[in-house]
Amino acid sequence: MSTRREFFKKGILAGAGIAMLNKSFSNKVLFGIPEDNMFTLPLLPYRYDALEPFIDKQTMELHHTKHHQGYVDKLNKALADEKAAINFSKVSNFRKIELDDICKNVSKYSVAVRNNAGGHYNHSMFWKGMKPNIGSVLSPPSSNEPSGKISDSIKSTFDSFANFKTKFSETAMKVFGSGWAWLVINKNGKLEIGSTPNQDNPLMDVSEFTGNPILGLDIWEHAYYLKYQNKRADYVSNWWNIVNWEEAAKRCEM
Ligand code: MN3
Repeated sequence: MSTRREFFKKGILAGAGIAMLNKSFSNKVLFGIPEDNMFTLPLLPYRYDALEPFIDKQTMELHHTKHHQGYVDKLNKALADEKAAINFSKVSNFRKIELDDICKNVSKYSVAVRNNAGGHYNHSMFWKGMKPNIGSVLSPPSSNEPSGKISDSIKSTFDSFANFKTKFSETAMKVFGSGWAWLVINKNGKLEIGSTPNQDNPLMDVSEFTGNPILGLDIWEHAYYLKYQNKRADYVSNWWNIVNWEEAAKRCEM
C-alpha cells in the first residue's frame, strides 16, 4: 500500500475512533488534529533595523519577539486545550494542520484559536511583505512601485497606482481600533481592498471581507506607536517605501 493510501486509511480509522470517543462533542477540529507546539516564530528575512527610517528597530524587535511570539505561544496553547478537550491522545499526529486550514475553518475553533491563528498568520505575512529601502547618501529611497503583471492588474482595477495607494491608505485610516488593511484577490479573481478587525484575516470563514491575501498592513498601535504616536497617517504613508512588491507578485501567482 502506498504511503499516501496508508496515511489516508489511518486518518479514517482515527476519525472513526474520535467519533466513538466523543459522540457528544460538537465535532470541532475533527478535520485535523493539532500537534503539540506545532507552530514556531519565523525568523525575519532582514535585521530589526533594516526597515529604518520607516519602521524603527525597537518597534520591530518588540513586535516580533513579544507580540508575534505571544500569538504563536497562545495559538499552541489554545490548540492543545482543544486537543485535551476532545481526548485526542490515542490518535495524535494523523494529520498535520496547516495554518491556512485553521484560518479557513476558524468558525469550528475557539475564540482563542481565532485570535492567535490570525495573529500568527497575519504577522508572518506582514514581515515578508516588507523589505529594506535605504536609498543612498546621494539619492532618497526609491519610489518603490510594483512592476510586471501585478502593476498591470493594479492599474486596470484602480485606474492608477496613485489611486490604488490613496484607496488603500484611506481604508487603513478608517480601521476603528485595532485591525488590518488588505489587498486581496477576491472570489472573482479581481484585486480588492478591504479591512478586518482585531487579528481576523480575509481567509477566515467568519470574515465579512474575504479573499486571498496579497498584502497586509498592521493597523494595531503596537505596530507604530513608539515612532509615530497617534500619527497613523504618517506610518501608513511611510510603509509604502518598504512594501515588498516581489513578494506580493509571488502571492498573486499562488
Ligand atoms: Mn502586530
